[in-house]
Amino acid sequence: MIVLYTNHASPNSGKVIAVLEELGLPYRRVPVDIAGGEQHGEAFRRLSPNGTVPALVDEETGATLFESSAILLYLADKTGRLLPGAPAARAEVQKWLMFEAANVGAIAGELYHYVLKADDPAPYAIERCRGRLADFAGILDRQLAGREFLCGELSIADFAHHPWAVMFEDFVERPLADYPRLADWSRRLTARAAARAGSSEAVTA
Ligand SMILES: N[C@@H](CCC(=O)N[C@@H](CS)C(=O)NCC(=O)O)C(=O)O
Repeated sequence: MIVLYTNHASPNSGKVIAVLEELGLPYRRVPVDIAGGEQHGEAFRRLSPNGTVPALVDEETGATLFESSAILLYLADKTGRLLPGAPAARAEVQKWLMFEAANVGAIAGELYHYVLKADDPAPYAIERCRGRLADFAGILDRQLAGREFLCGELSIADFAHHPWAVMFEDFVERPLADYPRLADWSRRLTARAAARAGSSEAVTA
């Protein structure tokens, strides 16, 4: 059985839930109380050294993983789905996956703290993050020209980016419709029950 350590308000966990659902893999959720600081405890840090959800243990193989992108790659490899095998096509998916991990998700995570968690207002940091996220939306919008999904076929890269598109208007305070291809793509993803299962994990973050 796959065990997913998750939190109900975590977009990064939502990506993994969406992919588990899309792949039809059985899994069990273990909630982690991140508001209460459980992620910093010794027991959880053994699974997730950076103290973040999601983390995943595959009891069948012994794989113990943190970082949502690493988890998505593992699930795709385990099933042979949502990630092409040929090197060039595989690298294309990995490229957009890493763009999410290094940029979109990272900046959205920081913005969440500056807007909702900081004791002092930080206008420069907030505007910087919102500007970066708007730039990223433009990049994704251009990538979607002539493509139904980010890399042509549906892949783990789509599921990695989708939670942030769902949250874009609340986070960036601009209409997603400013990026029509991204908005259409987001609707196509949301039409899938698996992506909705993941987003419902995320929308309250
Ligand atoms: N790059 C990481 C980010 C994970 C992350 O920041 N998770 C958040 C919830 S969405 C978390 O666990 N935060 C706990 C904390 O900041 O203490 C990933 O993709 O898994």
